[in-house]
Amino acid sequence: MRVDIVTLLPGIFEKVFDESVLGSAIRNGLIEIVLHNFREYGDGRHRTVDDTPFGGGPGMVLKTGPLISCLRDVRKAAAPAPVIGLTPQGVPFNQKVARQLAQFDRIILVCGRYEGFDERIVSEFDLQLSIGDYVLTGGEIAAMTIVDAVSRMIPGTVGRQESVEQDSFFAGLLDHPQYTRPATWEGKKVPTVLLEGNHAFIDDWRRKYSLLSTAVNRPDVFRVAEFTEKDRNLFQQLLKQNSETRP
Ligand code: 6GU
Repeated sequence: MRVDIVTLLPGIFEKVFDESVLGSAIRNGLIEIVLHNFREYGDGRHRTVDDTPFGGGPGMVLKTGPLISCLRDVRKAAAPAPVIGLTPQGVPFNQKVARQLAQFDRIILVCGRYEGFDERIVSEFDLQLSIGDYVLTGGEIAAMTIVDAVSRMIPGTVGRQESVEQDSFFAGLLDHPQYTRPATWEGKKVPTVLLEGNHAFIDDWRRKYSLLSTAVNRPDVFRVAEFTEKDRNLFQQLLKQNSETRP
């Protein structure tokens, strides 16, 4: 998969894309990242890419001319690809969107800065994505997030694809708690079932606390999850445990 990133800050991607799992996927040719600085298309001696908003108000707006000239050259540089604008106004990015984007041979990500894009740029996007309900100073960290999550969905990038298929959101539940040595730390003990080596009990314990964690932390995810008969029994046990220990 080829990912083109249109940005004013190409330098901040280097460390993220050179190291770890993403770095080896790039070196193995599974992913190709091409960075484009649209400052090079800016107006005049200062390569201006932004201007004050019509109608007044704070901040600066990205001008149509330079960014669109850059985008036209980027489009022409390789096979047709969806152009995705990164803005807080976008469609929420999630595991399902990551899986869908991983089906493309090429995507183009456009990072904004300042108060946003001139609306005539926005109408050139095929899709807008947001990574959450908060405002970032630019789209670059969102682009890194999206490239990381999408690349994990491409076979061969992470060790075993089965592990991806058992991911938290793929399977519909959050992960269970984990512990490592020491078994007692400052008086806090690891649940004994995890120390006793009965794997059927351990699997039940883990499933139970996956259910609990999802119900408590993400009721929105819990509501749409699919449960087995066993899950229902484990959850009943939890509720019973809780009512017995309540003062
Ligand atoms: Cl994609 N961009 C910016 N600037 N802020 C965001 C975002 C994107 N997603 C959430 N907040």
